[in-house]
Amino acid sequence: GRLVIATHNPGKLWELRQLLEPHGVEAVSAGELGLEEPEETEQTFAGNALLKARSAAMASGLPAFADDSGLCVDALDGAPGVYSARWAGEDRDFKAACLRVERELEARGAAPPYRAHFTCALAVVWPDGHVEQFEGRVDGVLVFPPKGEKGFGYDPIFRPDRLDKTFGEMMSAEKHALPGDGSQALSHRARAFQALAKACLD
Ligand code: ITT
Repeated sequence: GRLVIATHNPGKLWELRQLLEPHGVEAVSAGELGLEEPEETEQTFAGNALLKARSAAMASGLPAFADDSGLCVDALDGAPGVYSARWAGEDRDFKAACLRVERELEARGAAPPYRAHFTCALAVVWPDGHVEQFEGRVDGVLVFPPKGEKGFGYDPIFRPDRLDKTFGEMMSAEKHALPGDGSQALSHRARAFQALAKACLD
């Protein structure tokens, strides 16, 4: 059936479409439908994902799918966390946001390895109000200076554990691969999606 992806972030939209494609789901984005972007007023990823999916489902009358995600840095007490997009400012300058992460680590006198994780909360809301929520996480370290031009957001400063390159140096297929043997995917988004696919798409 048809589904709205309640995001205005092109990087996420692209990745979510890649993940949905094999399941034969026809996905239209909130941007394409001209839906308004609700203000993210919740303090948790799950809360914001639900808020975005609810808003899109109500406005469109279609099942809606939202992703709220971000980078949590241990030495910054979990910041930027739910403020990950906001650290990039109005003009979505993630080079500046990555620099801010580095500056704040310096300001606190933190020493490498800088432990961090990405979290992704997915929410699906059906027009009848039924809700399903899933979460995925990937742990790793931050590297400065940023490396790689691929991906989006904080990808160039995040290196997942047990790999020798950042998300910014990886092809999207590598970041999102869903192993056929049922083992765990790599990225936070792919991991959350694995849980969703198991519950809703099979
Ligand atoms: P929507 O709310 O419209 O979906 P957004 O960019 O505002 O778009 P969030 O509020 O969830 O989305 O912000 C999450 C931010 O965290 C996002 O802007 C990215 O910069 C960062 N982020 C999330 N997943 C990421 C990933 O896989 N790689 C790099 N950065 C990521």
